[in-house]
Amino acid sequence: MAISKKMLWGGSIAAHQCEGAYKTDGKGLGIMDVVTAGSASAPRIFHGEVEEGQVYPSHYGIDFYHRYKEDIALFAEAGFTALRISIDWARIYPNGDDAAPNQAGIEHYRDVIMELRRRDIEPIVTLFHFEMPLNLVKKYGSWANRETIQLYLRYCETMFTEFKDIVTYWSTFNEMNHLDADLLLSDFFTYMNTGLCYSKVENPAKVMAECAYNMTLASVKAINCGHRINPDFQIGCVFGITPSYAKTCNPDDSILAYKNMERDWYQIDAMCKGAFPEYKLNEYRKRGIETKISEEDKKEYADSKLDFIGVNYYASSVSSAQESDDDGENFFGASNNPYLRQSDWGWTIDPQGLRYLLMMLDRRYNIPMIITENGLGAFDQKEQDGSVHDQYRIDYLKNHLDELKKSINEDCVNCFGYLMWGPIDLISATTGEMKKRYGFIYVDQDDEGNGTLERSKKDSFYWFRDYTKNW
Ligand code: BGP
Repeated sequence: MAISKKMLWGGSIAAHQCEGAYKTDGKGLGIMDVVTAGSASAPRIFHGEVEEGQVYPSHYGIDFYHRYKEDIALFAEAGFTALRISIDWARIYPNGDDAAPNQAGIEHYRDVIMELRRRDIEPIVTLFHFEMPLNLVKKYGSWANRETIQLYLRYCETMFTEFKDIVTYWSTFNEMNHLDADLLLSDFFTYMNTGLCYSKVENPAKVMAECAYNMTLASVKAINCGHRINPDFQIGCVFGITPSYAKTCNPDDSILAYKNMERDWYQIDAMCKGAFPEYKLNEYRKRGIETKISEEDKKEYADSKLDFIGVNYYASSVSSAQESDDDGENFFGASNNPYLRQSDWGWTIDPQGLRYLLMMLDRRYNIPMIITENGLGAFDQKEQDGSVHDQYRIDYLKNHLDELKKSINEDCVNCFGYLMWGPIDLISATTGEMKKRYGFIYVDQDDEGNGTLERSKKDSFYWFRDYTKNW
């Protein structure tokens, strides 16, 4: 089956942020099940295990595990033709290395997928969205160990085989590009992908480079494995990219901006260009990190065919080679852009940045793309009658979609869909808060997990339905 010719419209959610039911039906503990709630000013804390008296938002999510039918009905009403979900690896292989998969976990996801199909919503399935069995970190040392690649492949093979006839679109990973030898934004960025904190491992640059390399190889092998099981599968990988502008016309700023972006390309290069890029291997070598690539692995890279790039876009950033910068730093550790506003959580709002990024990706890779995440985390006020007047969210989405339209119509970019992040309010990944809301659908729950969980439609719900109908 070829990539959809009709634009897909919908949203993206992730298991650990919405399902809850963290022990139900045989699920094992995942790395996000031991991360506490935090806030914009108080970082989330990673415990190696579940500690008494702490709040762990993944344990309750928004109870999507039990309410998925009601929620999918609302997505259909909002005009969705696609929904990106993730499968929690620890529901399928609770310890990651179990002898056989957990049948109850498989059946749960089959039910969710069939419910989407019944509503004419195309399922787009992410196989790893920061959901990894905790046992793989403790027993194997996570992605730094190549055995983890084999265990991931076995999990992927189980999913590809089980859902061969009901899923077409897959993504091997979500945002593994946040992992790199020198990308020290915060421990959280390395933890989400590996269960390991940058500041707490010995020789972090080496460990993170190995993890990033092994995940890249795992993705390539999973793409090849999936295509063998069903050649009609469309298998992509999702990257979270923050394009960077040079602060001034000082060439130092341009070189820094290029370097800051390059770390987002190398894994895509490895999946589309037939080999793991030599420039990255050289960078590793300069750090004293030797990467062993067997003949068999070389063949995997040579055979790899990434069917699409999933683009998560929230913000742009600015690169400044100057040591001190009067404009201050934003959430991503880069300088602020004085021409642009920021969200309440300090994320720069830049609709044109989406067009800039899509053009770069299209010219560099020339393969189909889909916007897999985009949206505004904001405080919402629910009125007495249940309504939420979220004009700020409508403005954000409309401005981005207007730029997307220009990308497609004027820049001839090949983009086959738009999935906004968090169509229903869910737990924030970076802060663990509930009050950082993205949804078209309001969920009655606070940061401690108290509330009725009742769902109600915001103004943006109706706006999205009408806007996409008239696109
Ligand atoms: C992306 C993640 C999502 C999601 C989103 C918004 O990077 O893939 O899981 O959470 O960011 O971030 P947050 O929830 O922290 O606002």
